[in-house]
Amino acid sequence: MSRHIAALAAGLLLLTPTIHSQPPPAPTLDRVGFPANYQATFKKLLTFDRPDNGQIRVVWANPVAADTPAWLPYPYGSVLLFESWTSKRDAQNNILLDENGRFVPDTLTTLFVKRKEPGFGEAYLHNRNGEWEYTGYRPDGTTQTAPAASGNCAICHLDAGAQNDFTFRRERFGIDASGAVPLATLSHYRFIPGDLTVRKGTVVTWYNDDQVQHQIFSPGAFNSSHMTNGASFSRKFDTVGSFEIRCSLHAGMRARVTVRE
Ligand code: HEC
Ligand SMILES: [Cu+2]
Repeated sequence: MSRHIAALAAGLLLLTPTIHSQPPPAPTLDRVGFPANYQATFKKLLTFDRPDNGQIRVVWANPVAADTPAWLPYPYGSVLLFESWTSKRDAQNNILLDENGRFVPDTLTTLFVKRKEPGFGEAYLHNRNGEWEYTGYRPDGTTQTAPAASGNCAICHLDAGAQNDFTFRRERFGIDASGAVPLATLSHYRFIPGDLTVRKGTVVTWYNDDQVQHQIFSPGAFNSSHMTNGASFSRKFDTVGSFEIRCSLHAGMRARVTVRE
């Protein structure tokens, strides 16, 4: 028996891979370019709050990319830019929220940029993302993640899938969506959770995770617009009480928000 274990251990040792410190394949030249004027010339597509690390991610696109619907590949000349912000905290180090339930921006730290042009991306080899190339910049335009180190950008963005042209959360671009952190979701024709209890003054955000549209309302109180997949609706609850929540498209969808002091 112990001989078996010894043999097993030896086998495991042999199997232990050598650690390579070489970066994944990547281009060496910056063909992306820092879009210095993006705040004036690009369109803001989505502001996404990340509760795990308190960061705010703002996605911008140049006009040709901004006009591309989510089901089509991006045309050549497309540039997508992603601002990463830290957000403000309260004295207890909890993430601060504004009146709309959104994170409050503090410092702009990084601009992640990608550009699509004919023949781009070949240098990423097996990690190639179609014809995109990636570079990270600081707000002053200096390089933070050089092309030679951008192989990791490409590896991660493979997860977004070729069908999305290697771009995350496209279903939320250009629709009535927000990147507010939801307190509840609409899924499978249900409100999940069905009953919520919140403090007076809380902004509740519902996120439609369903493939079908929903339209939230509370009788006599409020109405959302039609929410497609990926859309959110936020509502501040300022009065103590119990609010019935329903969907105007599916009579069987019911939920309740209880507001306490
Ligand atoms: C750990 C995985 C990961 C790495 C590494 C990464 N990204 Fe991303 N990137 C994401 C995710 C996920 C999103 C969508 C926002 C979210 O869900 O937080 C995103 C969004 C973006 C966007 C906006 C929309 C999109 O999906 O294209 C750009 C532009 C971008 N990243 C560029 C870069 C660049 C440039 C680098 C390298 C310097 C990089 N990324 C490295 C995961 C990654
Ligand atoms: Cu519904």
